[in-house]
Amino acid sequence: MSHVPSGPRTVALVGPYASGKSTLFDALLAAAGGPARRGAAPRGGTRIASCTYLDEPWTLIDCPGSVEYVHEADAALAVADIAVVVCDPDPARALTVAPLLRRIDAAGLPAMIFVNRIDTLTGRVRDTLAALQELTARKLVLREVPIRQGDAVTGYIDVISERAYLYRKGGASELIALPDAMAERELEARAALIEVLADHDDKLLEKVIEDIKPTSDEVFERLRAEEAEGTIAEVLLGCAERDGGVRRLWKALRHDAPEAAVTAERHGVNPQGGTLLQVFRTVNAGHGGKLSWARVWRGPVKDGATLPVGRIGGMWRGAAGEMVKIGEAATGEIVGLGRLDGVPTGAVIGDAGGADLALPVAPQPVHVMAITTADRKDDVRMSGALEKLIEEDPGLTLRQDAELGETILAGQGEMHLKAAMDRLATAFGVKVNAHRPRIGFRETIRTPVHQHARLKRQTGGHGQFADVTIDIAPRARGEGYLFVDKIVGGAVPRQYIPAVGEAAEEAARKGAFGYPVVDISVTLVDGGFHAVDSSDMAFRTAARMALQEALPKADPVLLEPMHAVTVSVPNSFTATAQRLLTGRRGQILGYAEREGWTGWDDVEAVVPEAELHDFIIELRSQTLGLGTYRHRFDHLAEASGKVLQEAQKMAAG
Ligand SMILES: Nc1nc2c(ncn2[C@@H]2O[C@H](COP(=O)(O)OP(=O)(O)OP(=O)(O)O)[C@@H](O)[C@H]2O)c(=O)[nH]1
Ligand SMILES: [Mg+2]
Repeated sequence: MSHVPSGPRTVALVGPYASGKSTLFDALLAAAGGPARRGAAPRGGTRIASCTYLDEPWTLIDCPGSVEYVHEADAALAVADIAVVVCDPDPARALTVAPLLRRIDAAGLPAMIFVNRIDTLTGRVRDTLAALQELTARKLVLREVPIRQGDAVTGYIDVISERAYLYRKGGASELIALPDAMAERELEARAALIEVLADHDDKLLEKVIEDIKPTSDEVFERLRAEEAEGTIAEVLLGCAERDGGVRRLWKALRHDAPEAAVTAERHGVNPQGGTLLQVFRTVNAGHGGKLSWARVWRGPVKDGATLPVGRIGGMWRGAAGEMVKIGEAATGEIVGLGRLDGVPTGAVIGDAGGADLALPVAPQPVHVMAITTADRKDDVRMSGALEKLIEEDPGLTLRQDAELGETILAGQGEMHLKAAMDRLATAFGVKVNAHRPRIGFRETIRTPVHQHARLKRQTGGHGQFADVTIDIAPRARGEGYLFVDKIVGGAVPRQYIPAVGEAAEEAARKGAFGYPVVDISVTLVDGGFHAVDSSDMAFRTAARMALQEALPKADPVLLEPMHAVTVSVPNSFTATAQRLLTGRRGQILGYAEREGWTGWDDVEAVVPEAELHDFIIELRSQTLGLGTYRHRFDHLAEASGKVLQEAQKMAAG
C-alpha cells in the first residue's frame, strides 16, 4: 500500500531485565544497514542510536530493563513516539512486565509488544497473550501466528496480509506458501483481530456482521489509528538473536508509529513558536565534557545556537557504536548537545506554553550509603562531582547528615549506587568508600534523679567555683527538652542561670549510651556560688557534671527510629512481603489492594530503620524483582537487647 515518507521518529525499546532489548536494538540497526554487532551488548545503561530504514530517519533508545533504572526507561518513554515492549513468551513471566505496561498506559503512549525468544516458546502464543492482556487496559491484538517445525518456532504468518514467512538468520524472512495446516489457525487469529478493531469502527463492524471480508488496507488503517490513540497494541513475535521478526517489526513501526507532530500534540506542544528542547538524559564524560540528550520538540536547532540556558557547544547524533557530529537537527530528532552546564536531566529549554513535558518523578530511593572520600584532599571535589551526578541522574538523591557527620547517597538499588560511585571515580576522578549509614538512635530516661555537683578548683590566682543541684525527669515522647529554674533566694545568681540550662542541654547530646537524650526536663533546684571564683564557665562545667552523673542513674533507655513502610507487591507475594517484614522486626498493620492496581497489594507495617538497610535487595529477590516500598520516619521506640548492644558498640567505635 502507499506510504508517505515520514519525518524523524523515536522508538523506546523497553521491557523487563534481560528480555532481549539490546539484542533487538542491535538487530534493528543491522537490518537498517548498520554494523552487525552481536552478543557484546553492555548490560545496564541506555544506548541511543539514529539510523535510516527505507529512507526514513529513526532514533532507537535501548533502555535498561533493571528495576533499578526505571527512571531511565521512563525518561526515554517521555520523549518517544512509540514504545516497543520486549518480553519473554513464557506466560509465567508475564507479571514482570506489569509495572511497565501500567506506566505506558498511564502516559497514554502508543505501544507495540514484541514477544522475543519465540524460539524458546513451548506453550501456545494465545496463553502468552492472555497473560499479558491481564496487565494492560489497552486491547492486545496478535499480529502473527507462529509456524512450528516440531517444537521449534521457525516462522510466522502475518494475519493482516495473510502471508507466511520463515525466519532467516542475518537476513529478511523468506516468503513461503501459506501452510495448509495453518489456514484455520490463521483465520481464527485474523477474526479475533478484526473483532477487536470492529469495536472501534462502525464500518468494520458492519462488514463483520454481514460476513464481508475487510480488505487488508482497511484493517491496517484501523490498527494504525487505534495504536496511535493508545487503545490497541499489536503483538509481534520474534527471535532477536536470530533476526527473526526484526524486519517485520521495522515494517510495523514504519507503518504504525505516530509522527513527531502527533506526539507533540499528545503532549500539548504548540507547533508554533521558537526552539523547544527537552533534555531526557545526561552523560558527564568527565574531561570529555557533558552531553545532554534532548528531543527537539520544535526545531530546527543549529549547533552554536544560543539558547536561554547558554550556547550549544557541539551537536551529535548517536549512531551504532559512535557519535556523528551534525550542524542542525529537525523537529522530532533526538540529539546530543554539548556543554549545557548546569542544565539538569528533565530540563525543558524554550517556551513550552502549557505543554505537559515533565519527566515522571523517579521513585523514592530505596537504598542508601554513607560515602567518604578515599583521600581527604578530594572532599571539595567530591561535593562538586556529586552535584553533577545528581543533576545527571534524577534517580539519585544526596543528603548531608549534620548530626552524624555523614554524606548520604541514596538511589534505586545496590547496582545503581555502585554504578554511581564508579562514575565518581571514572568520570570525575574521585575515589570514594561507602559504608552502611549510621542510625540516628536517641535515648531517654525512665526515672527522675536528684543530683548535686560542685566544681571547686584552685589554680594559682583565682579559682573556679560553682555548685548546682538538679532534678532530671522523663517527659512524654516528643515533648523535647525543658529547663526549669526553681532557684529562690539567690542561691545561684540570676546571671548564671541561663548558662546552667544551656550546658545541661549540651551535655544531653551524649547520654549514657552515647546518643542524644530526648524528652527530659532539667530543673535547677539549688546551688551555691563564690563572690570571686564563680563564672558562667564554672556553672556550665558544674551543670555538665551534674547531668553526666545523673543520666546513667535515671534508668536510661535506647530509642530507635521506626519507619512507616508500605510495601507494594503482586498479591501472589503478599504473604512473602509480610514474612519478610516480620523477619525484620516489623509490625504488620494490615494490607489492602493497591489503589488503581488490580492484583497488587499494599502491605503496611512499622519497621525499625536499622532493619531497612538491605531490605530492597531481599524484597526484590523474593518477588521476581517486582516488590517496591515507600517509607517515612514515624516515631521513636524503646529498644533493648541486641539492638542496644549494637548501638553501644557503634557509639563507642
Ligand atoms: N534464545 C534467545 N535468546 C535471546 C534472544 N534475544 C536475546 N537473547 C539472549 O538473552 C540475553 C539477554 O539479552 P539482552 O539483549 O542483553 O537483554 P536486555 O533486555 O537488553 O537486558 P537488560 O538490558 O539487562 O535488561 C542474551 O544472552 C541474549 O543473547 C532470542 O530471541 N532468543
Ligand atoms: Mg540491554
